[in-house]
Amino acid sequence: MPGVTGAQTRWDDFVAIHATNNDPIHVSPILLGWHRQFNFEVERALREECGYQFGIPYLDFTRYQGVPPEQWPVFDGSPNSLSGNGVPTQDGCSCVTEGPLANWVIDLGPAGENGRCQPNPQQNGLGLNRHCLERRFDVEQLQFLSEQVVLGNILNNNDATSFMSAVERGPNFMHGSMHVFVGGTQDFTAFAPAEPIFLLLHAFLDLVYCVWQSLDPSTRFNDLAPPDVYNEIRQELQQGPPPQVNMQSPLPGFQQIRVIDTMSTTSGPYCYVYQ
Ligand SMILES: [Cu+2]
Repeated sequence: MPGVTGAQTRWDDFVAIHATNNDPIHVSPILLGWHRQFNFEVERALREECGYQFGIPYLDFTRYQGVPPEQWPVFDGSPNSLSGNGVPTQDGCSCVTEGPLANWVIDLGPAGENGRCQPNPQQNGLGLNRHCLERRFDVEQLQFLSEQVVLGNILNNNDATSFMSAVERGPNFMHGSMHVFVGGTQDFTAFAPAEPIFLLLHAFLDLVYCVWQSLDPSTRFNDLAPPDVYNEIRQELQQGPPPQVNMQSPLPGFQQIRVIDTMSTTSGPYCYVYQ
């Protein structure tokens, strides 16, 4: 990707498109639509360029309540898993050292002086910084991803303003809880797509969004939280004002796609449903 000196691979291009658009796509009305488009593009590349014949799976957090994550099929370290937890070391890293992703190398990130085990030579995280995949499971977060909480978010939020706010702010905010639960590479938003679990987390969020929309499609395919809803939480996070986007705005990083194109999984560029 032009301007991203550390990007080495096709995969890195996807990491870079997320990192370079970090501000407008998080704590923003377009969080859900943008990540829907992102997963779609990665899946298309996997299918068209790599011969992958499936969809991107979602990690159903509601299914494994009370079961230690190391026993979940996705994290049990077996050949069909995505490896498990990281192993803490004295230098403050928590690298994944076993299973299929044991040798996964991350080129980009992290951004800023955030106490990570291996800081990037560039403040913005876009320089080459080959380092391990880190995870640090925080099982406390799983209480915010229980069936009861997830169903509550679907059933108790009757417009986009309240649903999208519930996704991105506390106390039961699904988006943050998923990332903080996995921890490590997932803990730092801008470069979180550097490991594959990112896709499974966002597929789950997309599934939840899809179900919520399906309960009132004529309204919810056309409903977006107004940007100013995010003023307060952005101030708390010491971020600038939210992007002033509407349905006709181009999607950052995907200029040929408009926000309205991302509203339904069965129209615009998409044609998929969840099972
Ligand atoms: Cu993101």
